[in-house]
Amino acid sequence: MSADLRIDPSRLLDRIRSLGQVGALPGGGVCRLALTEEDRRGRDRVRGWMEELGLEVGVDPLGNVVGVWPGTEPGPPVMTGSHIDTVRTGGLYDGNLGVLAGLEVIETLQRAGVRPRRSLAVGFFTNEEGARFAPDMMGSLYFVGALPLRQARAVVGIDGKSVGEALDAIGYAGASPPMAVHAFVELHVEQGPVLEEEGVTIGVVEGVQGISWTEFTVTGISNHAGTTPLRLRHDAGWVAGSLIQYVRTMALELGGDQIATVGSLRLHPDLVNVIPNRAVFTVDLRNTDEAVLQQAEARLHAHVRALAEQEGVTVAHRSLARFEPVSFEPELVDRIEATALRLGHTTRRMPSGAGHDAQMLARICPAAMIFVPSVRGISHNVAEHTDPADLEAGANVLLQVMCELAT
Ligand code: HGY
Ligand code: MN
Ligand code: MN
Repeated sequence: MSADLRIDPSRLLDRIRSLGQVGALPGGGVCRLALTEEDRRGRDRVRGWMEELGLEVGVDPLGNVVGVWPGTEPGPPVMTGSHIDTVRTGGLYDGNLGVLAGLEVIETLQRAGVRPRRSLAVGFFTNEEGARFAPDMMGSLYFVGALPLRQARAVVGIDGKSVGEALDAIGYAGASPPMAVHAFVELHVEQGPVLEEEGVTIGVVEGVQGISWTEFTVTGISNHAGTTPLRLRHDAGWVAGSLIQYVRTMALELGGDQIATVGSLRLHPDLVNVIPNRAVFTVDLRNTDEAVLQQAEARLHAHVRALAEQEGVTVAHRSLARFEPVSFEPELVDRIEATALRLGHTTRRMPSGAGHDAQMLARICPAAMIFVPSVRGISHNVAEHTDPADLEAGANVLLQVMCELAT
């Protein structure tokens, strides 16, 4: 019976568009940085939909929100979900699709009068993006018991507020106890170019690459831009620029899957005629191969030390996030692939370039992911788009996989 069930694509799209109105940017896209007022409004909207579906909604101490639809038998739920916080220039689908497709799966079953044996759960995790407060996947890391609450609440964000302050301010510090999960399947847009380039509809995600985020603070000596000879400069801005150049060169030399990004750079005093005495910037290194990722980190730090010596500056650094590559549960990966093929979709096995909550859930239960194509491979950009037919395909694969796991 449930093998023939299909989601209602217009209902899913309506929710995606409705949630996209919260924190909507003029000209398109969304900004709902974690634990901001916009995030609160988005949380309230999704929680309202959970309550309309009659789910048992719980909020845990770090603001993770989970709605549970009890099955005919007691026991840990088959869970899906993702995140609804976004980067500053977010799209409609990153994270949001996985949460709203979870609601759609449950509503489809409810309307068909199908009650699975196992409970179903759909959740959204706090601060998956890590853009305001590092690390990313903070909420799901706490959810699986790998991050102490006190440590998480003490994290200070890019605007000087702590997680605890921001969480309390939006009223989402709950009291739900930790929960067991039978299995976790996350639907997400690929956020990269592979599926579209190959004309494939369903990405069968085998794992997530390693992530290394570091913040560097270069301290030099501010001086007059017009009177200071080059030989006398201790130019924090020049050192930062040189390191930005270096990380790209290093990634190209390492080859393979190595990538490197400097996404944030702040100079002080940030004036046209003052040699900067401080530069603060972030380096995001990723690789599917942990050994090469460690090599990249070691080479970067060695280069920083040499450059600091040469330029007479000091460079401090602190890790913002560090997660080793994760492999998903092979049986679950196989099940996703078989289900997508049964539904008549093209598939392709692949790693995830982006971090996801599923990589944290994998620490406590079998976990895996379903990708659908991103148009022009674009994400973390207001132009992020996925064709409705692909959204529908992904949500139907999610429906069928969850039905199989829950019955
Ligand atoms: O950075 C990431 O990979 C994810 O978007 N948090
Ligand atoms: Mn995401
Ligand atoms: Mn993201």
